Amino acid sequence: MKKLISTQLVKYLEDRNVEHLFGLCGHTNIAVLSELDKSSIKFINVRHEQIASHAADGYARAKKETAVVLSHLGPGLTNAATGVANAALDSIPMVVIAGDVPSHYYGKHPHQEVNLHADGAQYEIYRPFVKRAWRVDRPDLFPEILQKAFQVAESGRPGPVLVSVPMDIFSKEVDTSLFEKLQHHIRVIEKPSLDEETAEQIVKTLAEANRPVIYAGGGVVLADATNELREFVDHMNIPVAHSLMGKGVLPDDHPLTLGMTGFWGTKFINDQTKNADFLFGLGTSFKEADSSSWYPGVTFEIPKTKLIQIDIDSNEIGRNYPVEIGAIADLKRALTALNRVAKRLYPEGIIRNEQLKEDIQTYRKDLRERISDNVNSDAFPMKPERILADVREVLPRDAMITTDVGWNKNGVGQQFPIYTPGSILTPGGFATMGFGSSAALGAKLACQIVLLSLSLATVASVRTLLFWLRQLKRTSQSYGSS
Ligand SMILES: Cc1ncc(C[n+]2csc(CCOP(=O)(O)OP(=O)(O)O)c2C)c(N)n1
Repeated sequence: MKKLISTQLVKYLEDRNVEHLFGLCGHTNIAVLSELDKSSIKFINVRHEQIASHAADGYARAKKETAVVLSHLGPGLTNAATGVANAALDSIPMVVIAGDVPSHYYGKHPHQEVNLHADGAQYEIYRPFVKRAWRVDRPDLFPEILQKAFQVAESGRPGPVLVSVPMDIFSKEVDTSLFEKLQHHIRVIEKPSLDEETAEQIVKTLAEANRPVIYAGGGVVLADATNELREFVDHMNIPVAHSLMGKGVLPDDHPLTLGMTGFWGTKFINDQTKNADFLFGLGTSFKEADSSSWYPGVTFEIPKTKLIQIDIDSNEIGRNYPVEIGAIADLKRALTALNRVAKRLYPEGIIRNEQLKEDIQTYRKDLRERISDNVNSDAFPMKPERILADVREVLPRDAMITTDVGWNKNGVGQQFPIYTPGSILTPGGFATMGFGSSAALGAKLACQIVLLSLSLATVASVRTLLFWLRQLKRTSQSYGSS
């Protein structure tokens, strides 16, 4: 039996439990939109495709699932590019499906085509930042390409992919068996763990080290490994510094959280990483800002400090600093293995760093005092420190925060406590202004779904109502006369 590609595409997405598509209409994707009209999948229509790709990015981060963007050709696809590149540099899984010029018009330079160097070449624009860009040249190839698109976006180090589809192909019929065949293929591929021997080597090295520091990046959050990290930290008693993307990897009020390093970090934190004898880098790229432009002796003093590094992407191991022990692994699995080994080798845990815990408390108090003039200032325009402090005070511990770019991002990294792992979404790699508000739209959609599906709506709303009533009362007391 034959059916339209557009019909079967929407069914495929439904079967993958895709609930939202982000995008904007155009004549090249109208066949898909027409099918979506009959589907439970909601099309989140925006006014500019950059909003679609940022919202999809926020959605993927908050929901921990691959987001799907549906774009028009040419200007639609180039408008979306900034958000897709932003997602790429932060390793966010995303499938971008774009309409393209009709394949029977190749060579004629049809309406809105990118064709200065080749016909139907819009997918080439995305090549530098997607994991893979396909142009679908035959209808029967589409099902397999679609499946590969999700697989590539989600496996290894996640990231966006592009499937560029000449509009006539959406309206071609192919045999349903081509899509049915895909149902037999797995949806999730097992990820690499850490072998026992390497895990032992790492645990022993860290147990015997004098000043070990864990340096956690966004990879730990992406791998959903924050609980495993916390278990490891508590058992081994090792302090944790983090990159901007690693913000919130361990709650900011945990006794061993140091904070963010780099030129937006603070001297206390940079001194801890600089003076470590062993640094354990987890899911981090040692980016320029986090590493103070790699100037020796500012944030890091490697190779005097020995580096142990685990990442899912082999490209990251030793990129900027030489590595003493390196391993390619999924962080959740690696930390599970490390916890198992640590509990076997040191069942009582490692007792140390009591003085450091006191120093961390003193540092936090000093920092609050240092910024207190601005936090308490009534100046207009408001001092950024006051905005951050007031917002933190009224938000619940698990509130989802998105930042844009500028001091707001760096200030949040430095002095806005995050208590729930994964609740801070920030554009780390591309540092794209425009991310914050659009990503918040996507995150809101993602979180609503989580609330409803857990049936916590009633409990949550009563708690939230009480919370806000208390806040309202406090706010009207303190600002009542101003
Ligand atoms: C798309 C884009 N354009 C330009 C920049 C460069 N840039 C970085 S921060 C900044 C200013 C941000 O100011 P504002 O939005 O007021 O934030 P604040 O620093 O006050 O928090 C600019 C222009 C950027 N990061 N992204």
